[in-house]
Amino acid sequence: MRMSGAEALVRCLEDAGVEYAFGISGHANVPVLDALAASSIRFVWVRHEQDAAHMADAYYRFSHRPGVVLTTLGPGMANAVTGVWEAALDCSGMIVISGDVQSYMMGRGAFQELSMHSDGAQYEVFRPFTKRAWQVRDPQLIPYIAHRAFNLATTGKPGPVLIDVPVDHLTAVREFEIPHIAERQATSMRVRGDAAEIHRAVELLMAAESPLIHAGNGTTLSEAAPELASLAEHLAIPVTTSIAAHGVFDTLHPLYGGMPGAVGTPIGNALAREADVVLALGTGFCEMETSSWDPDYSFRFGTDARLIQVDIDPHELGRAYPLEVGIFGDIRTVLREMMELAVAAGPRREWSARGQIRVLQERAAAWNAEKKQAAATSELPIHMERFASELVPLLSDDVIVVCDVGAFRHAIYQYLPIRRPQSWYFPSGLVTMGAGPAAALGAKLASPERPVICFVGDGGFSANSQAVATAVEADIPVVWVVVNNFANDAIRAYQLNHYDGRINGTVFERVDGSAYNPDFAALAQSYGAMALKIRTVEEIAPVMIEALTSERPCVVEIQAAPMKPKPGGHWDVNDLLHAEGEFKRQRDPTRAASR
Ligand SMILES: Cc1ncc(C[n+]2csc(CCOP(=O)(O)OP(=O)(O)O)c2C)c(N)n1
Ligand SMILES: [Mg+2]
Repeated sequence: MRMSGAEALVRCLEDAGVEYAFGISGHANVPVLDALAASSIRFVWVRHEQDAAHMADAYYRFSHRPGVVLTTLGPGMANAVTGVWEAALDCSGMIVISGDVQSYMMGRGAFQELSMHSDGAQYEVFRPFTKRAWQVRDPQLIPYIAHRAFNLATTGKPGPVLIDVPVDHLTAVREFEIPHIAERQATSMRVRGDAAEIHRAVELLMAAESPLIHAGNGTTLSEAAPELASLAEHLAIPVTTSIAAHGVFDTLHPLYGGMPGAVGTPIGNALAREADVVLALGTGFCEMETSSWDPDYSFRFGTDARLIQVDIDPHELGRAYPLEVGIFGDIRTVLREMMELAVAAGPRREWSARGQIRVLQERAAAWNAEKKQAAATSELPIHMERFASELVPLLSDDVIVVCDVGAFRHAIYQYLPIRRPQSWYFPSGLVTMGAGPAAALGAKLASPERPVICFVGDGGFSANSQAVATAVEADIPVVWVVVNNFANDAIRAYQLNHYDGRINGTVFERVDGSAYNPDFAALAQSYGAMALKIRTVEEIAPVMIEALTSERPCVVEIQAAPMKPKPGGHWDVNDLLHAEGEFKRQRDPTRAASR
């Protein structure tokens, strides 16, 4: 059929079942916008390309269907970098489409082109954080690149891909055949693990004294939550998760052990430290999750503990720690086979018969009591522990919690129960402050029937508040809670802890030292959203009920005290900063005294 390159591209997107494309216009993508207007795909324009990528990323996390981002060349692509990079590190399938310079002008100094090292090079900027970056060389190739792009973005470890199309290839009119994308994709990617190794893994787990299952994001991506729960319950094994995988195991389950690592919980770290056999599922064992790989705080592989690692990405196997058993395969499939072997080996184990679980439950009770005590304060500004605990009874089990980066997040993940998989968003790969406001919109579009609440700091909201405009324009009802503490509290804590309280660049104030922030509620109102404020403990419940039942985009600003999170693990950057602070204290003893 005769059509333009842009029309062919959009036909491919439709064929792949795409519902939304997120982005911003530019001269180089106008043909795509026009083709989208005539398609079944809704184009959601945003106010900053970073938002488009965070929306597409979250859309993937909650639907497991790839999000589509449309940018223009140059500044459009550059603005999208942070969001696409975040999606890459958190394994979200994504198709990024960008218009580019006319193919016949590349290298001649065309408008918005990048040709410092090679001609037409801007698509190469995306190389390090995409699974593949294509620059279309001929319009006829568009459909063939499109089906490969979907294949690559959604299989193995999912991630973003880029299709960069010179504008003349978008406008070119040709005879196109649109391949049916479903016919070009594997009918199953459920790779089975090696049977003998799975057998060995189950034997090791059953013989262990203190076994642990540590579930990472790959478990969520594989949609293996039911299989994870069945195996843990049958063998009576506690489960910890990475922060990305939060919720893949019900956080109110008696076998739930929290999170290990620097931003983890004391229980999670104790379980990791004491485990003799760990079944690790789809996790990268990154620095934050492992207390900088320090065996004194978290996992003790190579000395006291043995590791069984399962991953669909061979690159992850053995990357962080030496392996006892390394299984390349799909997590859900491997867990099902493990379960068959475990059931054949014996009946469901009594949880209470296992000392490790009795200890876990004692520790959980103590930890919950400690949290309750921390939340008992009515001090103003409001403590986030109190706020979060007041919120618990107001949230339904199907709520989606979007959590931005900042000190407040400790209160969010420690207090709010997450009871179902795909109910939690945290930008855990790149840890982008300001990802949350737009991610909440992608979450809502992926799951329109579920309530979505986003927690974001005053730093994060200031970085990307324009997502509220998009929510109003596109009628996407989410609630943002802006935690206003007039600071980048998470970073100020390092200055307080290691630099004798010398604060520089981490609090928001005018030159006269008075606290400053925009009036976030007025800002939200000017965007056309509903705006509410919380100043007292008594206001928490009524205001949050009003926000959650409003069915409108709603910003709730809460003035909050700085967090004093109890470190659950260890991060060696603290040692570095502390040593430097100590050196300066010794060199200048008046420094410590002046605090
Ligand atoms: C884009 C980006 N810039 C800087 C950082 C470093 N950073 C991590 S946490 C944080 C503070 C966040 O401040 P805020 O949103 O106000 O939350 P708070 O810590 O005050 O609760 C910063 C600046 C980051 N993660 N991302
Ligand atoms: Mg702050």
